[in-house]
Amino acid sequence: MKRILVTGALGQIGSELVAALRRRPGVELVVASDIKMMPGTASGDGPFEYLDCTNQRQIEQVVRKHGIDTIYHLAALLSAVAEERPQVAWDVNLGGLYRVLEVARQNGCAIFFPSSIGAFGPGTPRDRTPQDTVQRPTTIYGVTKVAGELVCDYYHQRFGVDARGVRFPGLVSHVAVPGGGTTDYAVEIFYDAVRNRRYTCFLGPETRLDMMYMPDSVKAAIEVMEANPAKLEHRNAFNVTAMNFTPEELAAEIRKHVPEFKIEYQVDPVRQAIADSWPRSLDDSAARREWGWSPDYDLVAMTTDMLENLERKLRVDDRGKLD
Ligand code: NAD
Ligand code: AKB
Repeated sequence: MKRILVTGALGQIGSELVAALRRRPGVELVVASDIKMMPGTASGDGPFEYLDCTNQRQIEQVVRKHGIDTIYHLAALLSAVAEERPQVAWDVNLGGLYRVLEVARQNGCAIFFPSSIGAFGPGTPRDRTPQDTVQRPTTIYGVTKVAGELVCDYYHQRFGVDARGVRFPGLVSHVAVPGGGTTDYAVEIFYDAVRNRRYTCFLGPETRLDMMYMPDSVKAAIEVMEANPAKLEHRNAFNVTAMNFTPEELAAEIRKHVPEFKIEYQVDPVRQAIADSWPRSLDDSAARREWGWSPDYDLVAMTTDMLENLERKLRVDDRGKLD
């Protein structure tokens, strides 16, 4: 039976991954951890520890206290926030990963590390970006992701640490709001469509990026960790994707449900430059071949589900002032 620690558990992914792991057969314990404190309302869901991933002793104590054998290491600064504070991003994104890997090495833990489309740069082929290709990102976020992929491979080859991961595209979800990335527009647009029937987008209308709905992201994280290691040629940093759209195309899909919805553009040059340096689409055939990756949600299914869930959530939030 697995005993799992999740770092950065109160973020966009962790808010849904922890609950999914707690329901998973073969999982005995899931300890959520973060440098934010767990809201009182959620404290009954399972164990929570305050844990700063840049503090190796704290990680070690939590791993030993709970007999952890698997770490989902989600704590990080996302691309736009990282660009505002590159020194902190280096410490948290790479320093944190290194410390988690060291604790994993000393305590025999497996580790999941989420890389990103941000691990690619302007020199990478932008359409159907291959699994193995040029990686020369121009953001600090991307630099930490490429280095993170490499150090995970190193810890596997050198020390036998079972370090696995995927390269996520932009993630869309309705449980937690995104943490300061370049693809956040694809979540904000749904909130504003429900609340105001209009959205001002910080990326230009034709900015094409790969995206994924959170239930598929959670599925990818769990399935890559449960995959038969004998079938994995790559093990780490698998390209995964589910759909592909521009802000204009997403707005058109939302308009099928909210006909009066309007989108305007006020381009943020920093986030636009980041998006323009990333792939327009990924080739995820290695993940499909090696561990059977296959997403459940396309743009049509995701849009329907997001709007249904947000209509419900924002009605409750506006009444209960929980938002
Ligand atoms: P998020 O920003 O929503 O959450 C990150 C969490 O980490 C936050 O709750 C934050 O409090 C915590 N954190 C920050 N510094 C910490 C520290 N020093 N110690 C412990 N916790 C700390 O991020 P997310 O969207 O959930 O992303 C999780 C991981 O997945 C990150 O590595 C991110 O790069 C990667 N990823 C996310 C996306 C996406 O679209 N959300 C896409 C690709 C990759
Ligand atoms: C970001 O925009 O920073 C993230 C990512 C794609 O890694 N959503």
